Amino acid sequence: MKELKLKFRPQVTEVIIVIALFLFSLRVLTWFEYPYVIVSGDLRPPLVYEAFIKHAIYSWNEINLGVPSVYTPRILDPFNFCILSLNSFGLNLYWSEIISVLLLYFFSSMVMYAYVKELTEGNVIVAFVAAIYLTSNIYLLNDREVTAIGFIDTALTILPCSLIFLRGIKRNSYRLMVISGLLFVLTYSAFPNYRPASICLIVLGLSLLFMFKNRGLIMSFFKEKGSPRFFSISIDTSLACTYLKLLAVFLTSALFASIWVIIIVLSNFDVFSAVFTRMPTPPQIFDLKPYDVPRLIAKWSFYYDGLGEPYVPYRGIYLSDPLMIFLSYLPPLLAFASLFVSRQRKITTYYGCVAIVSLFLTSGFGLSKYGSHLYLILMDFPLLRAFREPSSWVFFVILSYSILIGVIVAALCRKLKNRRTRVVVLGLVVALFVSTSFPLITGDITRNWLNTDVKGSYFPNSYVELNNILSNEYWTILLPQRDVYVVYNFTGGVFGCGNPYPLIFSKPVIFGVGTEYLTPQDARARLIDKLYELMRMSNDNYKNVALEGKASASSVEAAGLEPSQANDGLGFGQTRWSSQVGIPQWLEIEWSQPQKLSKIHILFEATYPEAYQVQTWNGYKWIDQITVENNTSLECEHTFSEPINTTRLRLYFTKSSAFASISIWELEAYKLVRYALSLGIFGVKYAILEKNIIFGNLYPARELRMHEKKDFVLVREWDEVALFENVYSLQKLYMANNVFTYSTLEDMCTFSASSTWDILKHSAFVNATLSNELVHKTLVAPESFVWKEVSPTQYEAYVTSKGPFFLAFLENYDKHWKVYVNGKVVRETNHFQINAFANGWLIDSSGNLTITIEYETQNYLVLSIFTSITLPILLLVGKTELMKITRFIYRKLKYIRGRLGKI
Ligand SMILES: [Ca+2]
Repeated sequence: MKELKLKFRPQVTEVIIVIALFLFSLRVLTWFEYPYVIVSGDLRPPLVYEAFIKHAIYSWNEINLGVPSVYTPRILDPFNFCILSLNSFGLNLYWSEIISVLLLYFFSSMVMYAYVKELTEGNVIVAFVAAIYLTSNIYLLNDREVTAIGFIDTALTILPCSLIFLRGIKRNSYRLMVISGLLFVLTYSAFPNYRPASICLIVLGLSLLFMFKNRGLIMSFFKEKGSPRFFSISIDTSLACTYLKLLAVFLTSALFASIWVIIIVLSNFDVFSAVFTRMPTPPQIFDLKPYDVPRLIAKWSFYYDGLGEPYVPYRGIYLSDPLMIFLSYLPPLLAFASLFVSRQRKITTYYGCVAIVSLFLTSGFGLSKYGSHLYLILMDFPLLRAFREPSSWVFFVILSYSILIGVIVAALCRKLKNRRTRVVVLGLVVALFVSTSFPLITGDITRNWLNTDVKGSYFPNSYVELNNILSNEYWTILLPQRDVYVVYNFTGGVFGCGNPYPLIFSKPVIFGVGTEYLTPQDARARLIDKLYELMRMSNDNYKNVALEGKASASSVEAAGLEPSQANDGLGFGQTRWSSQVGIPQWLEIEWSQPQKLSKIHILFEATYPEAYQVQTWNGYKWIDQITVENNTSLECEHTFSEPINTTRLRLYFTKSSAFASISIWELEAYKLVRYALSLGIFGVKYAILEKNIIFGNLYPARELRMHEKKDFVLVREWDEVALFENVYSLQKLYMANNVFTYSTLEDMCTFSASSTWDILKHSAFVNATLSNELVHKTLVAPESFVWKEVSPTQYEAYVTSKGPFFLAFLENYDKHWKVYVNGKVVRETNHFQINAFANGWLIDSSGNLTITIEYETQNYLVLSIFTSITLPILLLVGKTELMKITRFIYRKLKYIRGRLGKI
């Protein structure tokens, strides 16, 4: 472990540099204003501790009915991890965030310092300038503070691995390579986004090539008198072998440490590949302006298409102020000047080439007329597809600029004998970096979009309180429905925040079509849309189904008085049906589907009937339901004692009041519908109404008229939100002894809305195409049933039953959910998709049963995390043992090859 021990020689320069880097990092304090936090775009601090833990530890993500979020909370992300740790020490969100951002900037500059120092054989000035440049470059001004923190955060997941890798290569250290492989795991912080991992691999490749070019590659020109020019290259093959061995050690260690990621990917492969193919590539990426690329603001032009202007509030200064334009071109000029000025040719030519190639890539090939073709080719390589925005290549531009600017400043300092002058030069360079990215110093980048007097946004406590009130046993629906990117309203003003809910609610919450990779054709997207539609409808308890039927009559008096005029929704004084002279007469309404009629309502014209019968069709004949005599009223309502299921309704008139004819303005036939019941079978118990959403929602909050809904009871109201509770809702786990089939989602909702809760609460809905035998099976209601959630991936239930029954589990259907009855697994043929999204199992056992539901992937995950930790540790301690095993395998392979050769 000698290599790891830092030789602590308190050199004055080093101490001064650490202090200087810390002081320089302090500028992030200007970004904050108490008690506002920075929550914007893709950048989301973990807001509720338990929500973060839950979604970081368990592979099952129930957010949005089980659609794996592309923004899974990231335990390996330094920003999230730091905030979470500080939170658990009792610090509030504001202080946790401010300290995290400060540490992020300080540590990243320290690691960058160490990395460049290693690369330049200990050149302190190059390393210092590079570190300062990394954390204060103009690119950090893109896309508000999202880029500033996000970029540094990403750098901090890449640089530690790269530093140890470089050190390992230089010292020929097996152990350092193993540690570097372990640190590579940090790059999974943005999982399933694999951009940081790809960047890291490229950085490692660049470091390795650079070392080999310096030590193992000798290129020379000969020019002797009278002979032609010679160009010779000699390669140190033994060094190449050593490097390859070290690389193999790194890859083995990284692979071992990545086993858990591989397991997650394999077990969710279908989901990830679907997400991958749907990953949109915005067309604006081709419009990057080549002259903005070298000064690192190319991404600003990215937003021209969407908003008509760049997406940054201080853009005018950088685009029109000549001084700022000049200043922002100075760092790239300095970087390329080092190619001509510095004597350190090896490093300047190498990183000069890196800079040029990465500038070309960052421009999205905007310089070339074949740009779009080239770009499309790159997009087809899975590894390169990670860089779906060309500006993601900017990491390498910044890395090479950092080193090149460092080299030229160091060269300048070497020429200056006077130490004070050197300090002045360094000061000027820092001042240049600061002035080219001044909004980072003033904190302007964190201004709230609507209320620009404020930096950041206030996170209301009501969300934390809500999270505490909600139960794990039900689903909650968040209203109103959002557009793709939710615009979240923490303060009086809005600001963009892609799906922060996984970090707010530790409970099952449905929050709209927020997952950007869920297409409208997706069954789950349709289901989510349907849930919102039901929320909008649940005002009416009675629905006039006469409007959906076809009217016919015994006779028609004249044109314009047809039977269809009596069920067109237009009442008194508007449109009517009228018969010819003669009694009896009748008016009938027929439906294609049976209707469960609760009451009818009739508006007669002046020629009303004195006697009539209300009849319904039973499939064979008309049944008199109500008989009316001596009627004198123009408006009649008849309620049936029990709802009547029928396809035809008829009014049969036996006596007229005048002219021996009958006329009706409107006939209304009502069925009782409770859309809350339909929501209930999806397990939706709560609705959170966010009152101040201004932008990004699909319909206004007031359209929902939540306060008027009888089946939703107001639980509590805050300034920002109100919590309503559905009177009817199924728990996440329940028993069913009725199985209904349905053919469309619409059918299921209509059926359940006009059913009774006593039946529904013991029912499961199965798609008609899936199983008919299930419907005919006799099921019994269990005598007792209790259940508990052990973890989000494990549930337990205790049941006493005299026969087979149906176990319903309202979590998104997934074949990885497994059920064990008294320890014995239930066959997959008994596992059904129920209620259009959830899991259901036919339990063919009786007696006292202990039932366990498990998400089996979680078990693999726990095992694979254990393996991912132990294997690299074994690598670390048992080099000789490993060599023995490798030699043994090699010998065996050789032997097998020999045998095969003989055959
Ligand atoms: Ca009418």
